Amino acid sequence: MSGLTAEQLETYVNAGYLVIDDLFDPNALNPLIEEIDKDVDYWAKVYHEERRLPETFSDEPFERRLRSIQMAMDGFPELLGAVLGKRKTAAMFGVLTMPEILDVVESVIGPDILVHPQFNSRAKMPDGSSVVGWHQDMGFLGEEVADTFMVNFWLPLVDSDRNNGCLEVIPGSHRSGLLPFDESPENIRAEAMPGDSPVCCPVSKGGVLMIQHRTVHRSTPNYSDGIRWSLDIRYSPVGEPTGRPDVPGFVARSTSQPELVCHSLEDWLALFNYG
Ligand SMILES: O=C(O)CCC(=O)C(=O)O
Repeated sequence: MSGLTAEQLETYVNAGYLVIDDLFDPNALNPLIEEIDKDVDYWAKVYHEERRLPETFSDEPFERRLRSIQMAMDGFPELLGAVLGKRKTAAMFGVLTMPEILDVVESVIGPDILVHPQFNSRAKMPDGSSVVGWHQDMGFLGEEVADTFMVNFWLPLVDSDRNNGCLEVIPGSHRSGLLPFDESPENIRAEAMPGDSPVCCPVSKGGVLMIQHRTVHRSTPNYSDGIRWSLDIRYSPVGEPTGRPDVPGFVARSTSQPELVCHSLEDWLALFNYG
C-alpha cells in the first residue's frame, strides 16, 4: 500500500483539503470515458432516428459532443440520465475501487472502507450552468454524519483549471460545524462564511482534490468551449452513519469483515435487491 505520505496526511487533516497530482495513470479513466462515450453515442443515434437531432456529432471529442447535442436539441433527459449522477456500471466500479484511491483512503481511515452512496458523474457545460455555490458536503447529508470521517475526492475526467471550472476551497473551514444556508445547502449564508481566502484547485486528469465533509467549497463557471467532466466520490468507515440510511454504499476493503467486500459490479448491484 502506498497511500498518503505523513506530510500529505498532515496537510489533509489540518487544512481540510489536499491536491494530489498524478495519483494514478490518467489512462485508468479511459474505460469510464469510453463507457460514457458509448452512452452518448447510443442516445445520439436514437434521437437522430427520431428526427429530434439533425446529426449525431460522431466526429466530436468527449469534451465537445454532449454540448453539441445539447445545442441542437430542446431537451435530452434520457441521455443526461444515462451519463450523469450515480452511474452503477463496470467502469464506475473500477474507478471507485482503484487501488491508488483506496490506498489513500486507507491511510486516513484505516482498512475498513465503505464506498459512500453519495457520488456523482458531472458534465459542467460551457454555458454558465452547473455552477455550485459555497457548500459543505455535510449540508446534503445532515448532522447524522457529523462524527463520520468522510474522505471525499473530486477527480476530473479532463484537465481542469480556473478556465473550465475547477473547485475552490476555503482552507481550515472543515473545523466549522454545519454552517447555516438559505434554501439549499449550496448557499451558505454570507455572514456564516469563514473569513479565510479561497484557494483555487486546478487538477489534471490522473490527479485528485481531496476534501472533508465540512470543508467549504464551490464550483466555478466553465468559461472554456469544452465540457468539464468530473466525478465526486466519497468513502467512510464501514458501519458509520452515511446520511443515506436507505441507500447502500458498498464495502471496498475490510480486514475485519472480508466477507462483506464487493468484488464486482454484480456484487454491488446485488445490494440493491434486498427487501
Ligand atoms: O463538480 C462540481 O462542479 C461540483 C462538485 C462539488 O461541489 C462536490 O463534489 O461537492
